[in-house]
Amino acid sequence: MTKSKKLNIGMVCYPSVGGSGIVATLLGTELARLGHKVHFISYEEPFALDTNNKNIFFHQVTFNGYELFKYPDYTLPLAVKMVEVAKKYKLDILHVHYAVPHATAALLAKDIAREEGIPFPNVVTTLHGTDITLLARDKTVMPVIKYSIESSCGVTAVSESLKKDTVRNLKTKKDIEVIHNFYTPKEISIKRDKIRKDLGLTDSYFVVIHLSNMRPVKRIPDLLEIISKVKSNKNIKLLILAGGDFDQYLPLVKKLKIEKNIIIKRNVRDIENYINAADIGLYTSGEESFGMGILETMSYGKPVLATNAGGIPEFMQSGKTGFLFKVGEVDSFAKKLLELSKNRELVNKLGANARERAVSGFSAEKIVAKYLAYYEKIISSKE
Ligand code: GMT
Repeated sequence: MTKSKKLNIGMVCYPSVGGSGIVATLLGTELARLGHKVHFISYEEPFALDTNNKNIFFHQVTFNGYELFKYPDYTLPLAVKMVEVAKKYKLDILHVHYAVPHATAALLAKDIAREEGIPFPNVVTTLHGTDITLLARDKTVMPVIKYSIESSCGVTAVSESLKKDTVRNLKTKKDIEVIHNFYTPKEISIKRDKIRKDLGLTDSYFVVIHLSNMRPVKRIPDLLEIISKVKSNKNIKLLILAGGDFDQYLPLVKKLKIEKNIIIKRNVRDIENYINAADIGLYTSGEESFGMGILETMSYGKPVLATNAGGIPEFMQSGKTGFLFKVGEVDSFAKKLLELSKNRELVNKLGANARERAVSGFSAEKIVAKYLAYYEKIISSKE
């Protein structure tokens, strides 16, 4: 493959506001910008996908929902759609994000294509985290995950930590290439002052931001406890951009008496405007293969207080771009938060370092080039 050859790439992901879907959408968008044709395959159009882009295509997987079946199956129609798209658009590579059922469906698709004499591309599977740290502990699916990884032509993981977890949890023998996630900051379209005004906050507030899908792994109770420990400082506000159900935590908010210390915004799309209006990020995850929310926060020049879980220390430098703590160390988090709320100069310095780290190490330019080099290797490898 020559450097200038433009590829036809199949991109399979979950469409919802989840880390893996966001990464697949970002990657596809950057590849399209470089002139490659990117064919997204999913049950819904991925959130934030720009289908007006002439190089981006969306192919929807449809279900028939026969009453005969108690549990609707996605793997089968997904495999059929993969064959259809591979045949019609002559895909050079099929990149699936998340092992199950995407990598599994790709194996089935490959077999069907072979039977039918249809050329089928080599498959790259990207592991994102919960497919390994959560699902691979479940004996009812673990053998399928392991088989799908071993049988993919290429496998990537979004951090060294996830690669280690995969080998440890599944005893896989497959070579795994680590390609970290990346983020492309967006233009700020609403000024900091305006966002703050709309939130009822003046410039004197020290705004702590958290964005996530609110799943148990994010340890939202720790986040709330930290805020309850610093509530004596009435200027500290926690702004939560909830991409999932926050209501489950309302009884705890009430119990901790922090109703006035937090602001909840649900399903925000223009996260850049809110991060820009904040002062610091706060992330308390128990496990995190990477932590896209943290990288997003850093990209807009905000330092972060986070746990040292999983892949986070691979891009967050404690003492330089913010501070890292052990999972559950809420007292240390609270102490540092109070300290930083009184030291804007240090916050600005850490924020500048955070932006620099995100831009220099985790930009689209750097990471997309790694994916393209990996595609090249996988396309030319014999299956
Ligand atoms: O937990 C999430 O945020 C969703 C999950 C997913 O699979 O969509 O995210 C995983 O993949 C992201 C993108 O690679 C990573 O940034 C997250 O760290 C990872 N989540 C976990 O490992 C818990």
